[in-house]
Amino acid sequence: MAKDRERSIDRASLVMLKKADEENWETAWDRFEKMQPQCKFGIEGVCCRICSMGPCRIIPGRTDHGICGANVDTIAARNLVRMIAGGAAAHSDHGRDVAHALLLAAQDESSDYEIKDPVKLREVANVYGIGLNGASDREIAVALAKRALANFGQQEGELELAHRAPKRRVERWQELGIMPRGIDREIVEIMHRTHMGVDTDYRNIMKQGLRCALSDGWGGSMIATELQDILFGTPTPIRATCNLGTLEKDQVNIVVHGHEPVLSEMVVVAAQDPELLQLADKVGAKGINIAGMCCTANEILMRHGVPVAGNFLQQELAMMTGAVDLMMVDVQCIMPALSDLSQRFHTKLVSTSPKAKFPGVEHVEFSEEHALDIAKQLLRMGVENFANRDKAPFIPQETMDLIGGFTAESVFDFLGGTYRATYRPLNDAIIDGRLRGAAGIVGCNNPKITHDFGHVEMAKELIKNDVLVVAGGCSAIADAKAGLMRPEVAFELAGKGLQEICEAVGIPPVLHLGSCVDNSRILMTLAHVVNEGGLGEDISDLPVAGAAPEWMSEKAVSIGFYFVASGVFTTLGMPLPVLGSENLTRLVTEELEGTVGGKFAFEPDPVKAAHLMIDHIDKKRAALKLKEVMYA
Ligand code: NFS
Ligand code: SF4
Repeated sequence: MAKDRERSIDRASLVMLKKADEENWETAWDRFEKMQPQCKFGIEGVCCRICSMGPCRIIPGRTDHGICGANVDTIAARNLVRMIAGGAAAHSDHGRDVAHALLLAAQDESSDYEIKDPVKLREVANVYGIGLNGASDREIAVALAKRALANFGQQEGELELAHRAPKRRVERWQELGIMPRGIDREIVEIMHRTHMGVDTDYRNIMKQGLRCALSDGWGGSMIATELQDILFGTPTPIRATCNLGTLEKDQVNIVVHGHEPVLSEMVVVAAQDPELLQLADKVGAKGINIAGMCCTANEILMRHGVPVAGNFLQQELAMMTGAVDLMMVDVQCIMPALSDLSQRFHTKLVSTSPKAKFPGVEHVEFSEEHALDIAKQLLRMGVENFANRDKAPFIPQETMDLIGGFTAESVFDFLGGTYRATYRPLNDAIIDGRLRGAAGIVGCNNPKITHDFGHVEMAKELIKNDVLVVAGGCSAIADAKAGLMRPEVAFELAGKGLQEICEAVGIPPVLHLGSCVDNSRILMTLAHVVNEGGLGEDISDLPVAGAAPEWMSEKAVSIGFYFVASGVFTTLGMPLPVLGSENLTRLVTEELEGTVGGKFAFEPDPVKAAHLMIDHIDKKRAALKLKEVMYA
């Protein structure tokens, strides 16, 4: 058992981990300990399994080349871009499903979904050049959904949404030959180029990696975000609570875990169903409590204020409370360990996506056509399972308040005042030095780093130095649990300049911008800030930085690369698997800055990493000849 090192800074998680130790329940932290030492070839990116002459691994001075003759740069670059392809595929396939759901909803009068944001519908349709004159919402939505779906298999041309980037940025991408074409095409091209004996030039391989990552951020992920907003409503700031204490002792607890809100949106609706509530009453429950896990949590938090049970490393812990009557999962970041674990508890684990089944786990397949009925069926299973619950579940009592639901649009509303929606006040605050700059902290948890420590300590250090923080994915949940998403925390932890901003507009110093596909909201925010004027002409001119302090997934790699390719300096709490190749390491941590304007830095200490970001922000401020930071 991993008792000898700090596993988490989150109190609820520590309480559960202690209980797990006592009961001998295994967690990811335990499996992580058993896995030590982890393979150095893998960590450094120098193992190749691409063909069956291998596997090959590079041992300097002994085997400098694979059997085919591939050198360490080729091998590490191929491995790395395959991670980008995996991440871009996951985000984009999600986007495709949303586009499909929008199409069905718009074509079918009796659909359970409706178009909730007609303003955004028109705005996004406009980006695609869809004629709006006299067309109804439904007609526009059909046209938009079809155009978005076509973006995936598109062979020629450029992704329309990528043209929302500042003009200079688009020109740079075009000059470099990395303007994304079709989303699927970029992913397939990575798989082709990294097949045995195709692309050998690590720079050329990485160029395609950048183009693929851009097709995620300014393509698949942005389609997911924008079309979800159209279909489910664009979030507005909303109060909620988070952490394992949001599980209710005397209610039916339904945990929705995964990523795609097409189902969870309906679950939220179904939880109001009088018949189900009556049934809950009959089994002795005081109601039905929906709680989210991972990015699905972020989605329904933003739109409905549904409580968040936890982030990635808390999924097993939630089940271990014995209070979860049903956990439904769809796709991505679902630990296979849940299926064995669910055998030990009364929790009914149900998979819902044809793309993600688990041996021995009940499967109730979701379809958009019968969305509400399926949601009700799932809830009913949970309610009926309440009776099987241990009478004394073990729920850590920690909860925390937060405000979630910020978007690229609501930053407008908030900072610009009610009468004139504009980024002017935000830009001015940066220009006059009240704010030093802004930072986006995103990404996962990883047992290699004390759970939530990387996110929270970095965010605290940044806000202390008058850097406004926006957060997404599991990072946002970490900050929320630590109380950083309450407006009043500004007075305790933020620098004086940021404090003044937070007080004037009533926002927390750390803004929750949603799920991981919603990191595209950060891209749009950056584009708006550039377009507002006064801070340079490109994203790479802005005093901003990005970070993924606890990253683990391929999606995070894709996100990191689309930030860097968009001109953002980005720190990672763990190195990318490139250290075995000096050339590739130099490319991603130095040379990329000369072409795309962004680059990576690897720094495990979150406070040190925050200072790398602050130094970068100061460098950009100096280049823009901005005033000194007001309260330095
Ligand atoms: Ni993002 Fe969301 Fe979390 Fe990482 Fe997984 S849930 S999509 S990949 S672990 S932040
Ligand atoms: Fe080895 Fe080359 Fe095959 Fe990779 S592609 S496994 S380096 S022979």
